[in-house]
Amino acid sequence: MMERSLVLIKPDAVERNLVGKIINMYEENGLKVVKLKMETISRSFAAKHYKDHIGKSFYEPLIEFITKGPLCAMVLEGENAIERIRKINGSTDPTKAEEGTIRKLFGTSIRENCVHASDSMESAMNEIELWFNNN
Ligand code: FUP
Repeated sequence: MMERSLVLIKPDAVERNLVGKIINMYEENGLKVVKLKMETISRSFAAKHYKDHIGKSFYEPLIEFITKGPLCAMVLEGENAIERIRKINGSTDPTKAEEGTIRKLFGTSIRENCVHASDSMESAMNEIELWFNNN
């Protein structure tokens, strides 16, 4: 099925000049960039994006990290895009991610893991609405 997913290239990856390499990995896999922007997000916006993690032990440092500098937000489109992108990204923890994945190649910790991607059709819908249709 044709799907769209919300992808973030997080501040750690932007800081290290990895935007081009990461987008290239998606494009090489046949995914199409259909929306794209750069932004330094506020704490209140970050809280909306990470609402499912409120109250967890890693929440506060996660919000600090995701708001610390510019990130790149995009919508990628393709057949089965949601699952394909999560495969390309790799496991949340870079030390457990498969060889060749973005997080294995570039991630430095479970928090500073370079990328985010929607994990279901429902979260993709909600996240695309939040990031691209709210103003
Ligand atoms: P993922 O879907 O792979 O991005 O992972 P989660 O939704 O489980 O977690 C979202 C973000 O929370 C991760 F990208 C990084 C952060 N996190 C931590 O900092 N520590 C943890 O133990 C788990 C997640």
